[in-house]
Amino acid sequence: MKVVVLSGGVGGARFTRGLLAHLGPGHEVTVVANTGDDLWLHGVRVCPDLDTLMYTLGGAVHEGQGWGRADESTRVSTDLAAYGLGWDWFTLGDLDLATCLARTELLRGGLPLSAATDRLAQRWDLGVRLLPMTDAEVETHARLADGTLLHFEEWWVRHHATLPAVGFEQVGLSGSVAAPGVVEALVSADVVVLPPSNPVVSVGTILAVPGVREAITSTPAPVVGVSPIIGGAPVRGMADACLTAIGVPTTASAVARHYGLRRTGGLLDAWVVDDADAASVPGLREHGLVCGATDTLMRDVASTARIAAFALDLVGPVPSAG
Ligand code: FO1
Repeated sequence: MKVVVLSGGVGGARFTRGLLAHLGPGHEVTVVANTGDDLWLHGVRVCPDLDTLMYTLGGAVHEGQGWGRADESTRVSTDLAAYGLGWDWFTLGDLDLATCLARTELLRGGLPLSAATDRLAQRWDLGVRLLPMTDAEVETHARLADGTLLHFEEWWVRHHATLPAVGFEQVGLSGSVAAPGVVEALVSADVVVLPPSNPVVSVGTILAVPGVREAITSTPAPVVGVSPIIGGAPVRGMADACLTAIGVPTTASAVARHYGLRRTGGLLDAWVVDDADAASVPGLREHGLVCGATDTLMRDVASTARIAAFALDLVGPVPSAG
């Protein structure tokens, strides 16, 4: 079975890990990663969501944080701070720095981000094909109430999304195209999954890349999403601040309506909500959405595998292995 997942960082990476545990060998999983969080720091290219996916699926992630490397140290960033360089609110660990140095060396050698990502991924035996959403440098900025733009990472990490934002702007998006393999994977998929990533700045950013949304609305593959909102709140992170910024209520059904239903020009054929939001299922079904409720807390790989199985079951039997 060919599955394509559109993923941000922590939530999407954990979901994909469970999806792989559920599918077992013999399937083809492609992950299209958000690169809008990316930034230049100390002369290296930092790709938070690509690296969270690579570390999580490669078994090297700092499990407690959900991002960054296990057994990390911060000798370099501490010494850089002694030179007054870097930000006290954003720590690039030593092992993480190695990844970013490797990436930067490959980019400087002329490789596009997709090829550099392929090259880095070879070390980790990820079990998926990991694609950036585009090879272009696209960076998400939060548009604050006073009109200024702030890089997403500063808004998110330094200010914990507490500065009221009135929208998000992907700088560099207009000239971008989907990375090689993204559209092809989507149009030839057996299933497309929107995991419980941030629907605005992660999945939303991927969907904003020219050609991606069209590939999803035109693919014959069923599209199933998993709500990142449980009982009116995000499980982690600040997706509520992002939804509020674009005027979408922080509820499981509002996010489904935000993605839209395929039958009315949107993306979704099916939507998974948590048991806490089971009351919203009949209303969503009335709009023609296949909808189901289950325990969607990704406590560990086994529980996440069960959520992935539930989501795939909603869209019915699809071609078996291979
Ligand atoms: N998140 C934090 O909350 N604090 C940090 O200091 C931090 C550093 C960092 C360095 C590299 C990297 O790839 C990610 C890092 N993150 C940090 C996580 C990052 O903000 C998130 O993974 C995503 O950008 C949001 O999903």
